[in-house]
Parts: sequence; C-alpha cells; structure tokens
Amino acid sequence: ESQDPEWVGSPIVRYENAGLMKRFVFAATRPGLFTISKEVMTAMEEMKPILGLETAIYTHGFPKPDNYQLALEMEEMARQHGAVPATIGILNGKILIGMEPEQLKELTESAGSENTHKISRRDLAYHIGAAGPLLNGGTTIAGTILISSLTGIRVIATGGLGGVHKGGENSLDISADLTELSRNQIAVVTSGMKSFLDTPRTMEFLETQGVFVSTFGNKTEKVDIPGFFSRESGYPSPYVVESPEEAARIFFANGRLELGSGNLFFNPIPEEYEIPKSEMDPIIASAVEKSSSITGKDNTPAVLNEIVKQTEGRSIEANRQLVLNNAKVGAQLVVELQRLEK
Ligand code: PSU
Ligand code: MN
Repeated sequence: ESQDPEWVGSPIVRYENAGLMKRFVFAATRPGLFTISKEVMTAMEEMKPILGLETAIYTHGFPKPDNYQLALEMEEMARQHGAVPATIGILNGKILIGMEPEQLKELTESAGSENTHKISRRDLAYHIGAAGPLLNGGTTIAGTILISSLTGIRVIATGGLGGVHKGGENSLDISADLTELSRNQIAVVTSGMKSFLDTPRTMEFLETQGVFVSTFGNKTEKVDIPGFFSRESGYPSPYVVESPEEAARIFFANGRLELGSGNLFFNPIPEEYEIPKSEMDPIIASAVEKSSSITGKDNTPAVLNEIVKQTEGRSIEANRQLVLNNAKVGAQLVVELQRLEK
C-alpha cells in the first residue's frame, strides 16, 4: 500500500486541472466537427472518468461480425470498472466520440468496404472535408490519441501498438502511433507492439521521442516488453509498473510537469490465453515474408490476416482476450487518475 504524494488534492493541483476544461470547450464549440454521444457528453459535464477506445481494430483487425460483438464488450468492460467508454471513429464524414450501438454496428459492418478507411493524423481532415461519398474510418491508436487529446480524454485502451517495421531503416515504415504518442499527453494501455515489428528499433525511436515506456509486472522480477500474443519478447522493459494506481500517479506527474508527451503502459496478455513465443516466432516470420510485397497502411492488416490463417484462428481469441483486459486496466487507470485530480 503506497500513500499519495503530498501534492495530491492541493488547491494548486485543482487550479492546474482547470486547464482540462478548456479542451472540453474545444469540442463543444466546434459544431459539426465532433459528434459526442449523450453518455460521453454527460461524463464530460460531470467530470467522470472517460476511457477512449480505438476503432481500426474493428475495421481493419477483427473479422465481421465478431468486431461488433467485441466493440460492445469493450464498452461494457470499461463501464464495469467505473469508466465511461468513448469509442472514437468516423461515420459518414463525422468524427464520433462515443457511439450508440446502431452507430457501432454501422461502422463495424462497413469494415472491408471501399469507403471505410484506416485513420491516422494525415487522413483526418480529408475524411471530414473531401467532396464525394461520405466516408467511414476506424481510427488507429495515432488517430485516437489525436482526437482524444483535442477533447480532454487522457487514457485509451487498445490492442497492439504500431511501431518500426522490420526493414524500416530502408522503407521508413514507422507507425504514426509513435510520433502521436510523443506529441500528446496521453496514457495508452496496450499489450505490446504488434508481434511482427522491429522491437529494439521501436524502443529506440520512443526513447528519442521522450515517450515513457513501462510494463505491468513485479519490480523484483525481470520483465520483458510483452510480445503481444506472447508475454515475452526477449527485450527487457525499461520500466516496470505494478498497478493501474501506480500508472495513474506516473501519468499524473507527467501532466503536472507538462512534459507534453505520452506514457505507454504495456499490459501483457493474460497467461491462460498466450501463444508461446516459440510457437509464434516461425508463424510471424512466414506471415511477414508472405506480405512483404504489400506496403504502406495495408501491410499491417495483411500480416494480421496471414497470422489468423496460420494459427487457425487462435490469434483472434488471444487478441480478443488481451484487448478486453486492456479495457479493464485502462478503466482502472483513469478512475484512479480522476481520484488524484480531485
Ligand atoms: N490491431 C489489429 N489491427 C489493426 C491495428 C491493431 O488487430 O489494424 C491497428 C492499430 O489501430 C494501430 C495500427 O494503431 O494498426 C497501426 O498501423 P500502422 O502500422 O499502419 O501505423
Ligand atoms: Mn506504417
């Protein structure tokens, strides 16, 4: 049991947090740009803990109709642990922050259609401003961080982080998730970078960009950066954090220091669902090889598809379980953060 630092709850902290209100105002004063669901709007007004959720995982990761079920389960998991879920995405040319079940259904069912895209920073303005048919989009971690940050949402839960791709030193394929993390004060709960990325280069990039990287575990043990489907990656985590409460304190300190950069909290897949590294390694190698001719934003979905095939669907269940567990931990983190800020 650790005690709160003495600055928790002081008048000066309350004064600093008044800045948060400005961001809610940003969303509220831009009519037509964001559509905030009733549930999320009420949570904003009442300063309740809000957990941001991405949607590229539904439009470009999970097969239909499981993607819709998962989206509902993610929201329910957040609610069960005291947070209001804000599922973020683009539907018919509008940025949604929080979705009604029918909207979630429409977006997830549109996965795979030619007007449903994967949305990162560079894609955002086009999808709400372009002429032509109304577009849909699943926001990546990068897109979700960006939109969350504009609207005062500080914690997001997700599955797998983008990173530096293998061979990235030549292709320059480096996920915008990393740069977005470096420029926004957001806490992201994820189970590792996607298994087929270049872990050490991704870590170097994050270090240069000043992003705090940690993994949930026991400080007295050696803890790896998790390998997504596996708990191990062979690469040590620079920091170990023991609980969502501790994560909230670190992120809170990050905010008080106005570092401007994000925090990564890796949450390893629960043991009972992991696919051991020894089993995954050859599958990943072959999936990457088979998808090597597909470049840009289509590479990630192609590799993931190949992994699903080669694990005969086990990777889907592993992914589902880890992402649900992240929604739980993300909710606990934001609940604790809100307590510290009061
Ligand atoms: N997990 C999946 N499918 C995905 C992603 C994660 O099962 O498509 C997404 C996440 O949204 C992540 C993004 O932010 O892939 C990174 O893609 P890229 O490497 O193109 O930046
Ligand atoms: Mn990329």
